[in-house]
Amino acid sequence: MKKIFFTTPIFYVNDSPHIGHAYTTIICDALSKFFNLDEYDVLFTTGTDEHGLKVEKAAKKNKTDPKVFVDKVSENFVNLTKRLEISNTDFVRTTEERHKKAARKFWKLLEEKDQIYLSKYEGWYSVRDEAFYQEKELKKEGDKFYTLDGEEVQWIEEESFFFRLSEWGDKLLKYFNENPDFILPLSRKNEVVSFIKSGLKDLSISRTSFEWGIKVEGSTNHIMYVWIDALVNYLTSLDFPNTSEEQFNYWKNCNHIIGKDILKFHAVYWPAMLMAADIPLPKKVFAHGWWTNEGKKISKSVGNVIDPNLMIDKYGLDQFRYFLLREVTLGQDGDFSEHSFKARINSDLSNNLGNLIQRTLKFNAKHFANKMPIDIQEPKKNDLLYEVYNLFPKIKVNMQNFQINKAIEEIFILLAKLNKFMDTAEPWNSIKNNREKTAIDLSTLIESFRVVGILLQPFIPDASNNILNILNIEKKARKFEFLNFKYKINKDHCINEIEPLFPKYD
Ligand code: ME8
Repeated sequence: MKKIFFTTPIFYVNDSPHIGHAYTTIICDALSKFFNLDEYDVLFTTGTDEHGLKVEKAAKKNKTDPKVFVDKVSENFVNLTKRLEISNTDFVRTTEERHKKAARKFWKLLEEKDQIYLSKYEGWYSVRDEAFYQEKELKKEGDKFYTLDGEEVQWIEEESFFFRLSEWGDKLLKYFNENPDFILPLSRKNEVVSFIKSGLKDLSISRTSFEWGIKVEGSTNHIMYVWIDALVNYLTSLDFPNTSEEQFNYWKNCNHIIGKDILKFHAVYWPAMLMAADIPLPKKVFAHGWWTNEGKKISKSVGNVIDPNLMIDKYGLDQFRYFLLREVTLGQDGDFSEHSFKARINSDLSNNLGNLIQRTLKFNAKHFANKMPIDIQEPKKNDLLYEVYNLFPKIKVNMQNFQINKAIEEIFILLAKLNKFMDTAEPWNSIKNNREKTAIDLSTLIESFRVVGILLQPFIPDASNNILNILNIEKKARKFEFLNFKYKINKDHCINEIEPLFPKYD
């Protein structure tokens, strides 16, 4: 079986999960489910980033021991993956022993390749971003310095180990040239290229002024910089340093899905460190865009954080997933508002999808005893069913290119055509004098619902499961290989009672 691997960032446990964390996780889940249905062997990891100053400060603020604190908050993230019905195959916590072992080994490899040296760091640091900044990347107001999005940075001076990042600029640029799809979307790749061309400095990779981190072996007072620690999580889940050849096959097809905020870490530091450690690079880094709430940056201090749990309570899981996946092109920013949320789910899910299935199956129940009326004929080029069966290859290309919203759009364009077909066929009229035609039309629609139900599984898993249950399609016949005429619903196949699929919201 072909292997593929998807990763979300591991999230900081300084605070509760919000819509942004849910977004990346849902994207990876949709991709994982899609490739799984397409007979890939899929690994999908997520997790929590539990060390560093930011988390230590949050624990102090809560007057809690850091370990007790991270255990508690990490559980909120685990619970969110459950609530979102995420299909992750692993959940990595950086406080786990297996991870500490992997991070130490990774450090050792860099050391053995003479990529680490001891010196002193003097410069600006943002605790929020857990990131070092050069002065040219900051703005000055009064005697204080801020990141471009307004976070105050602090000056730090301390002994530190450094990674020889400055040696890797040209090699990175060469790699990006030879692998033009390594960083996507292309606009993000261009950002990375100009960042590298502006000159890379060696990277400070240890801290001595606090203790909440993985101890550097052989040193009494250094802990690893939280980003080195965190990036290694992607290897932890492959049992690094004991990764088998088979596990490396996942790695070669590994796709890091991240937000655009952490592109530099994944597209510059991480590949440089992997090259330095002589470990092959993952396949891709895809940076998605940023969600705002009614045009405003989402932040706790503004008080406009969107809690995914509350959204799911109010509107349902599939509705939440659908909106996030459908509303924006992956890679672009999105704005959340309840108005656009309701408009989107009413028009697409309630009307276009739910209502069509409901009225068709109710009519079929009344006039054809809730059974498949006839055996449909193999469709010809211009038939609607021909288009139905040919949707999958198009969607597959979209998904391979991470165009999730486009893939969903294709399905809903088809649903609009099916609605039109129903309206033109007017079964409520034809049943009076042409029962045979009505039977053909209804059977065409019902078979199309089977295909649509199978195709929608990665995006709205609960509703598609419902649709396929109503159509009485066996669980083992729901993979993409069943998306053709050969597996059509046969005459007299019993259909179950239809239940309302999607409520409408005012
Ligand atoms: O950066 N819109 O963790 P983090 C879209 N621990 N996505 C958003 C978002 C928003 N408004 N807010 C957050 C870290 N995200 C590190 C990562 S990985 C080795 C270490 C998502 O908790 C998005 O995926 O700050 C972003 O990259 C991530 O959460 C940042 O999560």
